[in-house]
Amino acid sequence: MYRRTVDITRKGAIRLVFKGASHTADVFFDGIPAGHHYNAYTPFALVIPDVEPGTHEVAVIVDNSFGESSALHVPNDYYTYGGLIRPAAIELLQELFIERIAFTPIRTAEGWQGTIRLYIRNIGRRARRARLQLSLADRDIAAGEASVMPGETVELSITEPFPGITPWSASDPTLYLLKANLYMEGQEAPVDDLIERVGFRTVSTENGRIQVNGEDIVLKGFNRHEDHALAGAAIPYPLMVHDIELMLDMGANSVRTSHYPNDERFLDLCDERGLFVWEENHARGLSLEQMKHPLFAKQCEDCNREMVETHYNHPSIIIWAILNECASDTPEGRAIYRSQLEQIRAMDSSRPLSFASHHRERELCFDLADIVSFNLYPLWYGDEDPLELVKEARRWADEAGGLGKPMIMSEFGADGYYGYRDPSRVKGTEERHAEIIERNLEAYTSVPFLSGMLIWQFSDCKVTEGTGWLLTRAGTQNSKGIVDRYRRPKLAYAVVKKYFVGQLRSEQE
Ligand code: ADA
Repeated sequence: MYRRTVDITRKGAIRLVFKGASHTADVFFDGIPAGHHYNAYTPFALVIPDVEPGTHEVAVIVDNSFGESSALHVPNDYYTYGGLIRPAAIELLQELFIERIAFTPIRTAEGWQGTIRLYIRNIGRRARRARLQLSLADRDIAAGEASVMPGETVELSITEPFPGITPWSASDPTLYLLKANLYMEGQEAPVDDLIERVGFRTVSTENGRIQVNGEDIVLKGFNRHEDHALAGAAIPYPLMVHDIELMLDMGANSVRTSHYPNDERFLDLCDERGLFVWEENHARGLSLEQMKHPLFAKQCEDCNREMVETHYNHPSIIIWAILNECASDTPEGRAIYRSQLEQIRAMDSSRPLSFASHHRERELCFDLADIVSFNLYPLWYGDEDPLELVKEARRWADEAGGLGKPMIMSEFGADGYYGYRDPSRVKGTEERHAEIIERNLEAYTSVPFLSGMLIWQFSDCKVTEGTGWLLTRAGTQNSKGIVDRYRRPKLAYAVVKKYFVGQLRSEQE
């Protein structure tokens, strides 16, 4: 239980914002239940009306135990750390406030435009008239007025041209502040404001490739868990910066937030440094039986909504994905994949959708996604040659609904125990690890039909102590990191750098 006292100086509503409570939170205000939230990896907010001036107590009970009410946090190949793993905030509110802003850049033959959707909520007892004033890229924009009934949230939307802006790209990640002021009738000063940071860029999937601002890209990067030997999942900002520095040093241009939505500060850094992000909902390797858990649909739906709504404005996010390695090879699983992809598409049609599959030729859902993605571990879990396998994977995709769609190798890798070096090069040595990574990268950088290769994984991560297959995780960790849990580089580091930086150079030439 976390407790904190807060001094409120005037009567009114407050909003408590939690960016990540792992995994189930019960919030109390002055001892009275104020809200409940499930899932470590998505933010949530609670409004507490009519708070009297004075000293109050905010308390949160955070529970990371597995049990019947948890369909997504289960014993797994990563660790569900307990506690508040991301920041929390408190805001003083008036009757009307800006709940969120969603900015969608549009590229037309005449130049850049942006659609700005504003969500205004009335937490008072009377109908109120709201007026919105915006500024973005040196333009002041009157965004309109609306009446908002008590308890209601109203959406205002405008589309405006933004001539002369500099688009966001990997090589020049230009960002703009979108400032909104909310005015209420009868008051001179704004009753609320919100500043979002946005970028102008588009993502498309044409001719079997992925484009950013109309130009083909190839993702070269890592899968990354939010895990650090010193901090668990509560990674402090300087260590996030360090992770990004290491990825960029190796020549990566992308990161996959396996297997859940990430801390927004990490996404901010990706925006700033021009790293492309594949962000996915929270699920790893759930069987059909696990997907039939009575709470699975609701917990996924909440996670999808919170992920898309809270991370919508990050230009670095270019792919939304769902349900890593779940039962997409069954008809019942397919129905679930379909409905979750539809849910996300309805909230955001500006980004392509994918999911990472390990079902090979048995996959049933490639037709539902915009990008086909394979998790395959040649030379680790099997003896296949990576070049032959990637070509075969392209054939499986083409025959199973993925014809003409871009393809990503979303995972490949091998164990390498930090410091275990041995001329025998047996599995688990850093030498063998480096060799397997090299043979995979050699294959994937040589084929013309891949739009991405994401190494499993950036750093080693702790896993749930368990039985069964989890016992294959020596030291209770997944040791396929290119760096270990302290970010010390293994031999494979130089191999990755050779391929990723090498490819960057040849592209520039
Ligand atoms: C899977 C899974 C990862 C990790 C990996 C491995 O493909 O998506 O979370 O478990 O395999 O190390 O085997």
